[in-house]
Amino acid sequence: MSWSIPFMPEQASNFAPGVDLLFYALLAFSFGLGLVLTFLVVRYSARYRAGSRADRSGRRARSLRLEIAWTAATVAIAFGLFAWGAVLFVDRNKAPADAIEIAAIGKQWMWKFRHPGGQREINELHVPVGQPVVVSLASQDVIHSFFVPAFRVKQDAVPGRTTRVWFTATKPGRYHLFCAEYCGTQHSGMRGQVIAMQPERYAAWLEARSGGEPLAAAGERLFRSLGCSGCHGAESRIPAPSLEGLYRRPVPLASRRTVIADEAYLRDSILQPQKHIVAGYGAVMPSYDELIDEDELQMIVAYIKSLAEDREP
Ligand code: HEC
Ligand SMILES: [Cu+2]
Repeated sequence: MSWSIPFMPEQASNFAPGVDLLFYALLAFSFGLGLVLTFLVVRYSARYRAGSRADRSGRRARSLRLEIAWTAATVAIAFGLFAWGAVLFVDRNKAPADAIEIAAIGKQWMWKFRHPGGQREINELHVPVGQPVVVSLASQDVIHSFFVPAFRVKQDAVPGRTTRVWFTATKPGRYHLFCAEYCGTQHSGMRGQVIAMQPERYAAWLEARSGGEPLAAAGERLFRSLGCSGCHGAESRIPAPSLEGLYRRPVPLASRRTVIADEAYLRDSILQPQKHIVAGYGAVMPSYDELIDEDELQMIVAYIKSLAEDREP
């Protein structure tokens, strides 16, 4: 585009064309409707202006067919738009299983990223083109929002929760990254760049930055130093469930419910162990809420996930 005003950001992810098409369709629809209404307003103001000789007897003219037709048509349009949006929304929430997992933390006022190999970045995120990437988001303080306009993705990072967003970059380049949720004085300065690179260049970039401890390895170290292994380890005296293969497996609870051990479950198990008690075990696990920060939690969760890696599809 050679316009000087950038009306729309570039389309640089798998989602961009679909989201734009829906956006333009909604815009065209609203514009069309606006035209019809404007036309009617002008026409009736002219026809019924003071002193005109239009018929004002108030005769009732009803047409059942017309009423049914326009009601059905508007319902169909509204549900059509809903279904269209819903399909995009569901896609947006279903990350492919082979996606690269980036751990991200928002804090006043920066974005911190960590690649699976341990490479860390601040306010910059390098990703390969053509490969799905999941960013799992946490916040250390208040709500932030991870927003990459060129990818058409936006996702809140909420304290006390892990949220996820995924995309596949389709075009090499540097793209704006914003925080899209007002988060304090320097909110407007909380921005950065996503750098999409050809896969070979991304691999080289990772290689050059390697040497950092992989996330799961750092988690394993914490698992020992925080005493988790004292209970969950093989030679423990206290009966505690083994965490081997736990991730994504159904867990029967003492409350007789069964839950899937997803990221949110692991997180709750560590910060609020009383929330879900595993069937057959005592509620003896202490809460680690005050003892570890978001960074460390992500490492431990990565470690527990890695214990289930062989089972991954
Ligand atoms: C005092 C012993 C003890 C310590 C220390 C301990 N846990 Fe636990 N943990 C348990 C017991 C017992 C359960 C099962 C009862 C429950 O759900 O609370 C459990 C449950 C869990 C679960 C859910 C397991 C499942 O099968 O669903 C996870 C995950 C977990 N612990 C992680 C950790 C982590 C990580 C640490 C260290 C930061 C830790 N635990 C420290 C005793 C302990
Ligand atoms: Cu922010």
